[in-house]
Amino acid sequence: MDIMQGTSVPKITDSTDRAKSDLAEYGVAIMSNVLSPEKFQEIRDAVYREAEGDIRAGNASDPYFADAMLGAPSQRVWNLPSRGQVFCELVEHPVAMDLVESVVRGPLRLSTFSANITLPGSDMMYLHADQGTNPQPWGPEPHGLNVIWCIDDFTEETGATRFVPGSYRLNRSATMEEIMGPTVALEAPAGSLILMESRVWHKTGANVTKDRKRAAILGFYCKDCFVPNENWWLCLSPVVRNSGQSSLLKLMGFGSDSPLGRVHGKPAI
Ligand SMILES: O=C(O)CCC(=O)C(=O)O
Repeated sequence: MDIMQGTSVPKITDSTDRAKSDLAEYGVAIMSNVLSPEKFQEIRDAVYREAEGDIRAGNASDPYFADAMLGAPSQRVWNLPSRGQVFCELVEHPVAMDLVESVVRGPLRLSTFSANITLPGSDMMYLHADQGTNPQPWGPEPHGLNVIWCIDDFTEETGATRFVPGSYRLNRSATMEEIMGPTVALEAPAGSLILMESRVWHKTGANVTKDRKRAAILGFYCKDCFVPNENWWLCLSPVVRNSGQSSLLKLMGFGSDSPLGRVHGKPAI
């Protein structure tokens, strides 16, 4: 089966309705004009402030295993909600939540809210689907939605996220042979929002520039029955744990509308 045949990349849109129909048709959507220029700049400054802080503190030298599999890794900046109110607010951005709720049915869990910064010379990631750790067969609906805030221009050269068009329709992980197959770059200007449902096969691209970084904030939201990528119970800062929005804490598993994740049978915020 030629997965790529007859499929392509959706056009950038500023309509959430259009983004929802693109998600249904392509498994991905790209949006513009979601953030004001001022808010975008505030978020970008915060991402690079934290990335540089991690380098200074020596916390950036131990790469994420999934980035180091094929060569030089990108830099991850984990646990963004613990690093500033601007990130807590971004987790629950109304456009993001509307799109997440349109794709993922039932109670939600925030799996990660972290940055991935490709560096000049960093290599690509391995091809995967974000629900690839969940047992197969997967069932008829996606388990999650990845909300990717483009902090810098996403281009072929800077290591834009790459995907396999049509792969979400196969509703399974890629085989070892398919992992080496062709992919398409999701190019988008800084400030755009890329939405990708969790069955789409994708990877970080290689950054072949000499001097340009490509930062993205990756917010992955999934059904609450799956273990999140980031262990919020252990890593969330006490400040956010004690005074964060209850809706945010609930997304991180500190409260529950379902029978799961309770304390003495009660939701535990
Ligand atoms: O940063 C990217 O382009 C994609 C990263 C990714 O696929 C992941 O973290 O699972």
